[in-house]
Amino acid sequence: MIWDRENECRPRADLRRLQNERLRETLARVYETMPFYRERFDAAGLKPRDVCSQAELARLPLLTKNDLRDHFPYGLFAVPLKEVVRVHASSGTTGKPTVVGYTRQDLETWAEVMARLVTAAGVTAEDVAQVSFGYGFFTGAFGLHYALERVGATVLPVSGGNTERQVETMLNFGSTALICTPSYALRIAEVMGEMGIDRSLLRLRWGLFGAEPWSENMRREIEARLGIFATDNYGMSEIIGPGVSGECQERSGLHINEDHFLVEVLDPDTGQPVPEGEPGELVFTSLTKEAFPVVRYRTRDISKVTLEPCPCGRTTARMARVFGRTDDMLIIRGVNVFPSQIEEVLLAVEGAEPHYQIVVERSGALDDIEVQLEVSERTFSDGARKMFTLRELVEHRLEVALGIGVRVKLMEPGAIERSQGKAQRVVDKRKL
Ligand code: DLL
Repeated sequence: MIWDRENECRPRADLRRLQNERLRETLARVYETMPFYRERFDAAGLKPRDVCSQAELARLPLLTKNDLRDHFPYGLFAVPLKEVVRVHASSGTTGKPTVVGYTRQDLETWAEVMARLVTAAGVTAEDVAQVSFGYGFFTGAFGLHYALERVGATVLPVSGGNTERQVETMLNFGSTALICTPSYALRIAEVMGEMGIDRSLLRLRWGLFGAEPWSENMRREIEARLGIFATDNYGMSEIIGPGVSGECQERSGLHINEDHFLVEVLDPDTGQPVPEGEPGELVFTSLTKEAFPVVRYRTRDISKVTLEPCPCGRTTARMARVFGRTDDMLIIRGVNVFPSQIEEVLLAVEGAEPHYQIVVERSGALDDIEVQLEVSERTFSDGARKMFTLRELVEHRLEVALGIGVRVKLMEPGAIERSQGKAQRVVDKRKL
């Protein structure tokens, strides 16, 4: 099913024209109303009318999270606060959170773009959708909530946490779609096991997961444990929240809502565009947002984008699942490693559990990592010899996949902390 055929299946030449038109409008508006952007245009010797397409857009500087923090809380709102009907904020593990606002029209846009993705993932008015993201400043729950209502699904606003209650709700209310982070889905499956509830008792069919990086092997694991069809969806508070892109049933990339968000893929070091299909950092410009427009926002997320047509019929560009964030990238003896690459290896190992953490330390001038991986009850009780063989195997596979030797520590079942939202995969002891 396609929610909005006109906008999701538009011929690419028409889409380009629409994007350029909206880009011009956005730039003219930020120039007129926001001193921050006007200064940037002036410094680049540009007027909004000089920017007629993406090529000229590249002459404007990139917008960073620090720029947003410097204007905390409302400094980059483009409309008076009385026109803002909702505020969200991203947690901001370091320093101030970033604050974003929505006009009534922005909320309308958000529900609409997210409704496309919810539909692409398989959810319809027949479904009972359990939203297990935390309701609050985080955009995940509200973003999915209004879109699910819009497609007519029956929404259960359970919010995050209290995992036993999540399982009871699935059981008692007949949830057919689960909405949360992939790591929390796994935790829910685990607690279901502890409660002695078999998945055949559930009506669950769909899993709509996002908000953190995950691997294809993680998808298989969750699908097997919960008996569902799982899709990935992506977004971030600064751009709108969830709703930027999501997978269709083909699951070969996440369709970007390009009529609202213009994407560039840049080399994170040089800021230059990479060729189509090559990995780079995603940079977005909002094309329709009123309260919080962003021009060339650096996401720090690494992915690649293809314009190849998708068999589903949508013509929008597709991005590969996000490999990770540039700030999560580990440089181990000169080799770039993303936690998701490590995850891909760990989750393919028999006898290991899908719970792990990567501890980064500094030994001398070099960074050193230790991968801590939980083993199954069975492996654990099989004794030292079995554990030794398993450790050797995991170390070997990691070396083959990453091209560097990595120390592995096997942990007893339950030793790694579980997440109810975004999992913390990397423990960086260098900063402690
Ligand atoms: O996580 C928005 C969201 C909520 C997306 C629910 C999908 C579902 P923030 O809290 O601002 O917003 O965090 C944004 O999370 O820059 C990525 O690094 C990461 N992220 C989000 N979705 C994915 C995904 C929400 N599907 C940051 N895969 C982004 C990988 C993701 N990383």
